[in-house]
Amino acid sequence: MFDRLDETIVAISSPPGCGIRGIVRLSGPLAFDCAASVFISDHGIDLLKAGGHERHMGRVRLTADAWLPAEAYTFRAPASYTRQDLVELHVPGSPPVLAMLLDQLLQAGARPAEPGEFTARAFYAGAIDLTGVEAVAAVIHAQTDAQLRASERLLHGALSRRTRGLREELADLLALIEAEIDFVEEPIEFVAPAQVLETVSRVADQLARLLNDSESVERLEVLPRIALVGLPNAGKSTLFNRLTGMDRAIQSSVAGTTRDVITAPLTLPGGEVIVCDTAGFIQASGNVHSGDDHPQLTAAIESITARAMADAELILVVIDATDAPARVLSEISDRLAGRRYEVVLNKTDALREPLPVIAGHQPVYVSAATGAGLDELRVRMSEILFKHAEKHGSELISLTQRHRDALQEAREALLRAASLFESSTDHSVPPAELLALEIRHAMHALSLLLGEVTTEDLLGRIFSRFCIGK
Ligand SMILES: Nc1nc2c(ncn2[C@@H]2O[C@H](COP(=O)(O)OP(=O)(O)OP(=O)(O)O)[C@@H](O)[C@H]2O)c(=O)[nH]1
Ligand SMILES: [Mg+2]
Repeated sequence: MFDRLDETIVAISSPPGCGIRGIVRLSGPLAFDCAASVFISDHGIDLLKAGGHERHMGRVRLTADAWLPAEAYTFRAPASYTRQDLVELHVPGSPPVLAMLLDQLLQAGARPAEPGEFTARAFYAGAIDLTGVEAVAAVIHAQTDAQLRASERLLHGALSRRTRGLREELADLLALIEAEIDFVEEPIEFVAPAQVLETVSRVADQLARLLNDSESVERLEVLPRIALVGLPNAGKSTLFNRLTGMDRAIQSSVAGTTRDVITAPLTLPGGEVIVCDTAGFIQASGNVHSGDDHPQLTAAIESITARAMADAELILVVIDATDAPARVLSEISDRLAGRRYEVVLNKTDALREPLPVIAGHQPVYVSAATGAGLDELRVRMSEILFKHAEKHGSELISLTQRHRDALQEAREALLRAASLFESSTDHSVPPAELLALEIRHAMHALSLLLGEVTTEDLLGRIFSRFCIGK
């Protein structure tokens, strides 16, 4: 699919839409010729003679008489991302400008790049392995800090480093076992059976650990949600804005200001979450809205709150500390039945009497207005949601299903190899051929993972996650 390496490819590689800077990227034998056909240096430098890792200021020609300021970044093979001659033209990021420039370059002899084709060239040239390719895709698709960090660890080779080391150990072992097979008649022992069992079991354990220490990309894409609920005017929106550092939610002294669910990401000590501000419980008895003129609207808003609560892993019940909090909690407790929630007593800055206590609860005392108590609230949320987070912390690597399947397949082959020792009833050494078969199977799974053995189908699936220009 990406085998036409002698063709020069071109694509817009900046994000779609308007931006300060737009980038058009060329790779291949004619990259410099194509770029030189549209680019004029301000300093009279011939782009065809430019070296690698240079930046040239100048202009690009869009039509016969329309020129725009531009910069050309030049990279000479093999010191480029694709290991080929590569030029990037940086121009003002307007979609029509980029489209016209692309058109000029196509006329000059380049062809449009397919999605992921620049990275495919890097892969074919041996610049990155397959897990690196997938990491580029994961970095492109990362939507949150947590995903980005995990993908970057993948990109920096954490997975290939660990699997490559394990495969080497298996290769060494396999060589010894094969020597046993080849020299079966000789009275030499190349490898002690105990050592075979030890290595096979240890590598299987390490594969299990790798699987445990990883976070699946799919799971990272779903962040835990925290819903803020409570009576009108409790200060939910003020708390939401203060926690997330965003002025997204309208906060006002008019009860019932928030009508819809507003969400924003929040980084806690153990990881990232999505916080949701809601309208809360507007039908609770005794509150100003119980005689609402619009019962249908009230019911609709309440059902939105209920849905936000259903999606949330943790609910923060925000209660005005100055307003009989124990009674308020008992009034709304039926709506919290069966849910994991924490009580947050807000507006402590306005309290004249001592902090109110609620029997059977350990509320977090905060003031959304001054920010008091918010650190404690963050820690409390983190403890509840990320109990296990510190265990792997920064070691997490984001793995795709393909990685997990390959690691699992290798591990199972090794477990089968280990079980050959158990099933040999008379404690005799299991046949070397069978051991070699399973070890080869495990090595093959790891090679597939690293992309040393590839199939067109596999490459197609991986590169289909890319956008054009990457
Ligand atoms: N003194 C004090 N006032 C606060 C605090 N937090 C919020 N308020 C005030 O309480 C009022 C209601 O705040 P909001 O954040 O809009 O409350 P809400 O729970 O989102 O209200 P609705 O969206 O109407 O349900 C506003 O006048 C805020 O300024 C606080 O910690 N201390
Ligand atoms: Mg609000």
